[in-house]
Amino acid sequence: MDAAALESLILDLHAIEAVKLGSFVLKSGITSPIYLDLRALVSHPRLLSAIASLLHALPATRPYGLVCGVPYTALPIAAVLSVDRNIPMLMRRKEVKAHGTAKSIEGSYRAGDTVLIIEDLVTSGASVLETAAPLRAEGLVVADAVVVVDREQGGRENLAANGITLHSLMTLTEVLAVLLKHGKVTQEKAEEVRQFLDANRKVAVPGVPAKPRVFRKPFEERAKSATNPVARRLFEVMVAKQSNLCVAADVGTAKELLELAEQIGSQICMLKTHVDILSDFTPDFGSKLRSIADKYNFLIFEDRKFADIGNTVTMQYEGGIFRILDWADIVNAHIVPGPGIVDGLKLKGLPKGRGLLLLAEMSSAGNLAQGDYTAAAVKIAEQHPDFVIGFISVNPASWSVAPSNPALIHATPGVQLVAGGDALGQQYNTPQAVINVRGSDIIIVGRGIIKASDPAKTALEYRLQGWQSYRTSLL
Ligand code: 5BU
Repeated sequence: MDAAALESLILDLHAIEAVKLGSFVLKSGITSPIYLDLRALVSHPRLLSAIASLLHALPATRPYGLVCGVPYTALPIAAVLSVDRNIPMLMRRKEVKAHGTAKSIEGSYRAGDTVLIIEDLVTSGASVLETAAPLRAEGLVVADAVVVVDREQGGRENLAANGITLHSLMTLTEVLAVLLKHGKVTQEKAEEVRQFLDANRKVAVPGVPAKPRVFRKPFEERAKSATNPVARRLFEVMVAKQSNLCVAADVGTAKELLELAEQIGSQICMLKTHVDILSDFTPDFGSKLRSIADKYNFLIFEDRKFADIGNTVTMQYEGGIFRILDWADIVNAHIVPGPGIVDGLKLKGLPKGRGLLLLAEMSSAGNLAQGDYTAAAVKIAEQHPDFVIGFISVNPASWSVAPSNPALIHATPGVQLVAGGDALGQQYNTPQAVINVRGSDIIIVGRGIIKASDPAKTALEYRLQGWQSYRTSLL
C-alpha cells in the first residue's frame, strides 16, 4: 500500500472512532494510552470491504485455500474477504459445546489444507495462536496471519516462534504519525504513546512465558529415586516414547475404547479409563486392554476415585464385576476418608506391583480439594513411597507444601489446546501452561483428542506440545 492510501485509510479509521486515546487495559493485562477498536467496522461496509481487499493483497508465504477470522472482530472482515474473493471460510468456536457435535471448527475442510488467519489487531499474538491451535489440531496448515494493525508489542515474534508469519496493513507507529500530522492527536499524547510502545516492546503470550517458571529434574533421574515399580516404569516409558500424554478414553463402549487404544497407543505413556461407563463390559476387557498396553508400551490408569473406608476399598479394588486390580497398573483415591484408604488399597495393590495416585487437586470449578486438603495429600503420599506414585494435580507449582520426594508424579486433567471450559464446570489449560507454568508432569487429555476428526493425529500434536514443554522446563 502506498503512503497516500495508508494515510487515507488511517484517517478513515479515525473518523469512525476506531482509534481511541485514554487509558485502557489490554487482553495481555497491560494498561495502554491508545486503543484500537475495529468493531465499529461492521457498521461501515465500504471501509470493511476496502480493508478486506487490502488484507487479501498482502503476500502470504504459502498459498491458501481457506480463511478463518479470529472471533469476534475479525469475523466480518473474513466473511467479506471470503465472499469478495470466493475463498471458503472456516469459523472457530470460542466455546466448544459439550453436547451435539462438540466441534471447535465449523465449515468444510480436509487435513492438509492451508488456512490464512485474519485478525484485526495483534498485540502479543495470543488470539491468533488461540485460533491456530484448534485449526492445527484438525490437521490444517497455518503458515500466515494477516492483520489490520500490528501494535508492535512482540506479536510478530511470538507468532514467528510458533511458525506463523504475520503480515500487517499498518503499525501503531504509522497510525500515530498520521494522526499527529493531521492534528488528530497532540504532541504530548503522541509522545506518551511512543514511550508506552518503547516500554512494552515485548508482551509475552499469556500462559506461554518466554522462560519456564518451573525447573525440574529429568525423568531419567526421577525414575532412579522411585521405589514403586509402576512409578519407575512410567518414567521410563515417558522417556522412551518422549511422551507425557495420557489420554482419557471416555467413550461409551469397550469396543470403542479398545479401538481408540490401538489408534493412539504409540503416542501415550498412559491410558486413563472409566470402566464403569462401558455399556458392553465383559470380563475379558482387562486382558484385551492389557495386551494393547503391552504392544504399545503404555500404562493403564483406572480413574476409579476410591473414596471409602479401607476395608470397603479393598473389596471394590479386587472384586465386583470389574476386578480392577487384575488389569489396572494405577488407580486413584480421594483422601477424604483419611489415610486408612491408602492402607486398604495398598494391602491389595502392593503385592501385585500396582501404584496409587492421590487426588490432591481437581480440575472442576469450585472443587474443595485445595489448601490444607492438598497439603494433607502430600503428607500421606510421603508416608507411602512404596505405593503412592504421585497425585492428580492442577497447579502443583502453587502448592504451599511441595512434596520432597522427586519420584512423586503429577498428572493433570483439564487439558486442551485452548484454555476454557465446558458447560458443567470442567476447566481447561493448555499443555504448555500445565507443564511449564504449573509444574505438572503428565497431561491428561479427553475430549480434546477423542472428539477430534483424527484422534491419532491430534494425539501426536498433544504429545509434541507436552514433550516440548517438558524439554523447555529442563533448561
Ligand atoms: P476432558 O474430556 O479432557 O474434560 O476429560 C477429563 C477426564 O479427566 C475425565 O475422564 C474426567 O473424569 C477426568 N478428571 C477430570 O477431568 N478432573 C479431575 O480433577 C479428575 C479427573 Br481427578
